[in-house]
Amino acid sequence: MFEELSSRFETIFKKLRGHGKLSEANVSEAVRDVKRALLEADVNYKVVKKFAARVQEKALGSTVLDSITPGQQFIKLVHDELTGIMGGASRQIKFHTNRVNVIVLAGLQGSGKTTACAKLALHFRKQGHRPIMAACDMYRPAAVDQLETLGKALGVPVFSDRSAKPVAIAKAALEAAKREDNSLLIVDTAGRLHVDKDMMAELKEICAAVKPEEIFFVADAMTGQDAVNVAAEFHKEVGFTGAILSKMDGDARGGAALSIQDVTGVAVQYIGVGEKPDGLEVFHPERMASRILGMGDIVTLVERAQETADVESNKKLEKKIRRNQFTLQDFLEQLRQIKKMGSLSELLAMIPGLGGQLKGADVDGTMMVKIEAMICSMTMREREKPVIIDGSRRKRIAAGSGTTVQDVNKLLKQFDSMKTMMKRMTKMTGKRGAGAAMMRNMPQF
Ligand SMILES: Nc1nc2c(ncn2[C@@H]2O[C@H](COP(=O)(O)OP(=O)(O)OP(=O)(O)O)[C@@H](O)[C@H]2O)c(=O)[nH]1
Ligand SMILES: [Mg+2]
Repeated sequence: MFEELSSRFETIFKKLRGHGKLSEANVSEAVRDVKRALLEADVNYKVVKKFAARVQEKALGSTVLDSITPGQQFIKLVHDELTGIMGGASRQIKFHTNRVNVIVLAGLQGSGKTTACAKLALHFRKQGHRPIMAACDMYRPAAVDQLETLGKALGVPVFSDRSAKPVAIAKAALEAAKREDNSLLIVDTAGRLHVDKDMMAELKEICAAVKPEEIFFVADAMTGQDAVNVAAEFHKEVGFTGAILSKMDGDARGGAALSIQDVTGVAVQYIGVGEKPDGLEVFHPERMASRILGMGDIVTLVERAQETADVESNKKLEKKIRRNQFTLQDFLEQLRQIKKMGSLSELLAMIPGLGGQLKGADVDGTMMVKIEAMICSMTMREREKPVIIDGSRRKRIAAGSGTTVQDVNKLLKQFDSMKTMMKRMTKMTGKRGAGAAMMRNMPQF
């Protein structure tokens, strides 16, 4: 996400840092470059124009030009303005505790509504809600099945009635939610090819019937400015409270994410970053600006680690590390835990300073896959006691994992030095958790 834009910014900033002191001409040139980069990322031209004018005006003020680090000040300025056009601070959704809260999802065909239903159900369940989903898309025959399948996989109830009309289903679903003591009803609606009158009328009726706390407009980020135009049209008619931008994991240039708030006045609330129900992120304008500008996003990284961490197995692991019993099998399990957090290249990009450097490096494709394949080609005994892996075993492991004996040697050697380092760390600090903390900081393997 935003790779292209990020690398453009990197070039612009590098050029700026090259000047010891900034002149007005340097600033104007940088602003022009920023403008071009944003337009190429498919950001709405009116938004770009306003953005550039603001940056230019502020950059020519004394805080940037007279500062000892004008380059840094300029970056900070761009960061703040980027955060601003994406909506500033992120909004916490406030739900009522004494009644069923309702979210209605709407958007064009194929934008990702049904998937977003499941994603939100999972997201809010993690926060202690008891969600139920309502299948109100009666236009596509398989739509109800799709939602039911998703619900079954997640263990989230789905209310459906194949013989009723959407408005009646939404009403009945709300009654069912009250009866079953659900705290949150998420309503999936039908998509249309265009924003048409029928769609609007039906949506308005559904909203009138269930009085939602939130109406989210789901837009496909890949469609760029089209998504923004549809959002604006939709907002005029029905009024939404937030947008969900799906498919941000694809090669969307980011224009939609950077324009929706400014064009419609309503902020992006969530982004879809994968097809699966766990592919949802809360949209934080400030963190996103940091990511775009290559400053990393440690906060999101830590949150993801906490979400996926398995406390019990971490405790066990710490004990093993302290006793110097850490095996290749443990290592494999750790790798898999990291993988659960997302793709490695995406995770590394969130580490400040690393994003740009690793661009183009195929960390997921080669390193992770190779290591996993090698360990999987070992017997359990070999994983527990790597010292027994002699020459002929190494050959067998290499052949079994499609790697070379050199790769196996490298893995074993690095594992060995990692163990030594862990031992030293635990001795040094004597504290619980030192080893596990190290494990979490170890993507350089
Ligand atoms: N990569 C990726 N794919 C997504 C994301 N969200 C949805 N999809 C995919 O996009 C396609 C359409 O998603 P749906 O959730 O069925 O879209 P919809 O808006 O309900 O579609 P209709 O009901 O036909 O209007 C599916 O193949 C999803 O797997 C996302 O965030 N990332
Ligand atoms: Mg659907």
